[in-house]
Amino acid sequence: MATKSMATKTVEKPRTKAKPKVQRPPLYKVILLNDDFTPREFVVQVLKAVFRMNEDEAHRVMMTAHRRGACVIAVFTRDVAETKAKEATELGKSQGYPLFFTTEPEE
Ligand code: TYC
Repeated sequence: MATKSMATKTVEKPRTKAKPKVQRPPLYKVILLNDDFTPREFVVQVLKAVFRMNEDEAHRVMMTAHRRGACVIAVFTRDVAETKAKEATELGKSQGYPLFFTTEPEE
């Protein structure tokens, strides 16, 4: 049986650049809100536990929220942002504090 010779084989190259098939998921900010009751040290502990911050980072974020009313902590996919905000808010609630974390889509 004859096989097709190399000379007659055609290899077509796409004329246009292929579009990437993946898109980055939209990101959501987790925001810490200030309140008058939650102890500063407790806020620092929650930031370290839920957002894996070190003492310095957690202290800086806590003080920014304390002075300015709110502070963006980090951005995550929607699910992760909502879960972390809920977890952190629940930690405060479990100790009777009004500590609150919210989420908002990144522009
Ligand atoms: N304002 C609180 C206090 O003076 C401390 C605090 C800081 C609470 C940041 C919440 O997001 C917060 N005890």
